[in-house]
Amino acid sequence: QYEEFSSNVYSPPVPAALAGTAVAKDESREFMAVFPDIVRDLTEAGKHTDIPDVTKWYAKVLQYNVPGGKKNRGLAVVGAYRIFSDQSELKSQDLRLAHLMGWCVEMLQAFMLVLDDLMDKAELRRGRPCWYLVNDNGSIAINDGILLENGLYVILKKYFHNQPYYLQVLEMFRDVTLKTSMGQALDVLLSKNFETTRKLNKFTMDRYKAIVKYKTAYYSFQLPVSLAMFMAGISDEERHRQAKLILLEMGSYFQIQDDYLDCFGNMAEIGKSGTDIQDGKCTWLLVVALQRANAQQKEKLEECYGCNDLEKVEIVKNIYKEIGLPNIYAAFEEDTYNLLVTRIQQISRGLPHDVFFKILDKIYKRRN
Ligand code: DMA
Ligand code: MG
Ligand code: MG
Ligand code: MG
Repeated sequence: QYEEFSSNVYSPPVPAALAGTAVAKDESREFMAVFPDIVRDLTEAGKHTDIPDVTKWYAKVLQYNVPGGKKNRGLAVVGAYRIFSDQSELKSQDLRLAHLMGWCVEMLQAFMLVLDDLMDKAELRRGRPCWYLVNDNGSIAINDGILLENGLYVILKKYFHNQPYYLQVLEMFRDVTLKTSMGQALDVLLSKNFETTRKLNKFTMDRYKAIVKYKTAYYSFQLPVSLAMFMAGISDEERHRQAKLILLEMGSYFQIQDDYLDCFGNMAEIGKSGTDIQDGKCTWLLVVALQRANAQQKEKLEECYGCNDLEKVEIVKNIYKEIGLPNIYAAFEEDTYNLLVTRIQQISRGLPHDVFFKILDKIYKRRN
């Protein structure tokens, strides 16, 4: 379905070009090798020895929820740090710190996902039942989210408290966590509003852009790269501003992909089952559909969107197909890629473009 949009003026890289290479596999393996240390530091470091039941539980929470994903965000910290710092001077100690920092981002991600799945009434995550559904965990998952979040600050303190950038990193995590939860609030408020009014008029592109910037782009894209910059001693505002600008755009693109895959992706590849239509979410698909739908299609959407009813979900999906969303998405994906390439090439002031290209190529035409 993508062919008719492929342009003949440039040839895009093989989708997710770096994901399967030997180098990427090594990087992933090295990263994974540090995870047991994180679990040990949080559960066996001679702290809270009077409550062994809890530390055992904590280890379970960490193991189930932190390491099972693509680890894009954690690996982005390490990848960016490698590029930002002088390769010839890269000591194994520095690399270890980058790995630990990467796991802190992955713990933030795990915290967000555990609660997101509860709020979204999701069933699957990373090909397994969502944590709140495991052994009837239910609302204890809320507390587990708090355990996951606060663990990252324990790790930060243990390994980074003497670093000159410690305070900047702390503030960055706090700030980005707040922004993400604000994005989640906007996301949920909007679908709640639809639930009560059954009016689609609040699902606009402007609203959509705000949601995805807050709920996804800051923590998934700006955070990992900014952390790597702080670690590499880059702290001037101008370079952070330039990086943030392009990274937030990549983050929006990433969430648009997430929305597309929620509806049209392959469950075996994405490891989760779609919930956006049932949940009445403000997604890219819905917003674009509303821009193009005729009166009859709009009426149908108003009737069938946001219902936990598989027949109605199918009706919504069929309207999406009638409108041609898969082709519109394919064209959008290519245009966005080209635009981002141009924007990266325009970055000046001593920021290596490879950092951004590496991230972009990893997500371009992703299927999971
Ligand atoms: C993603 O929203 C945002 C956060 C903060 C997890 P989402 O509910 O679309 O994510 P997913 O599709 O992974 O459940
Ligand atoms: Mg979700
Ligand atoms: Mg959500
Ligand atoms: Mg989603």
